[in-house]
Amino acid sequence: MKHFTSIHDVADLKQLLKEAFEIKKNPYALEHLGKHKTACLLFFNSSLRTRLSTQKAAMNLGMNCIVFDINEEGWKIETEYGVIMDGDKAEHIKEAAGVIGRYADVIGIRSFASLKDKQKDYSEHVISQFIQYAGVPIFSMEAATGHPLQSFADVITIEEYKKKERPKVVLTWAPHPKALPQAVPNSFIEWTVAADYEVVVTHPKGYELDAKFMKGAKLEYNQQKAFEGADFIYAKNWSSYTEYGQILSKDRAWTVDSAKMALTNDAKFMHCLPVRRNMIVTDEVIDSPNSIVVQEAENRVYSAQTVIKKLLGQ
Ligand code: AN0
Ligand code: CP
Repeated sequence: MKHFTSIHDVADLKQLLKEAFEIKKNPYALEHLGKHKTACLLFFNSSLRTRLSTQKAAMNLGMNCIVFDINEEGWKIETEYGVIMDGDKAEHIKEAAGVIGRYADVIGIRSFASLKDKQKDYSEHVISQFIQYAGVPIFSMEAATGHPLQSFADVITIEEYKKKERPKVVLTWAPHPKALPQAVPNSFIEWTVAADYEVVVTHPKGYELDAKFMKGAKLEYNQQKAFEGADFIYAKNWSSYTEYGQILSKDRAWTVDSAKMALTNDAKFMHCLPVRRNMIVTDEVIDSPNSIVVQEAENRVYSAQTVIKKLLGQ
């Protein structure tokens, strides 16, 4: 694996899952692998899980790990070409990426979608420049259009909890006060389709995702109908893709509650976190024994560790 930005960097998902379960069983077996190697985790946005789980993953592999909150601690980065840099941006991404590549053996990048410029976001304007200029393996810690370490952890979790070979997995939109990226739903669909689950997506009209991420999934606008017989409910808010970055609805009729969960096949409740209680999901559902959000977050360590191991050439 050269870089890791989506499911398309994975040659064999079954094999990758097998490796993740081996790592989970014995997380320190490869602690020699990272000796004298450095991971740099570069954050353009906030994080709790990604920051801690990926650092832990690197440490489990015996690596040194530098976590860099570039907006707080670094120079402001220019990402455009040919600009006269007489504003507030002191450093160009071209030099920044090249330099960090001299200090690190692998680089993780978190750079959310701007939600302002669809074309730029969907061309992965920031992470692709790191790939171009850093000269070392790059992995996504949520970039503009995907969050593959999250989706990998989600599939690990579904594999652990599924009771049938091909569970029905429902991705439901839920309300949120702020405009959020489509990254989590985009990659969740790609990974669960690749895992060969029955994937159903439900959202209000106007929240259609980029068709290229919907391949293999069924769209059902009626949320209650979608929930019928589901084995897993995965809630997430996203802003509109078609009316790019807009909030079209904050309708709390879409909040996941016990009445809707009662329509399912005793489904497990999942969310990538952070989650807004009583917007996305009621207290009752997230506090119920069917909620596996914390177990899901734990698996972020093993998805990251498996990916970093691959990027180190193992
Ligand atoms: C981010 C998002 O929706 O992409 C990160 C989720 C892992 N969520 C928020 O900003 C609340
Ligand atoms: N799920 C996830 O990526 O969480 P953070 O934004 O806290 O890293």
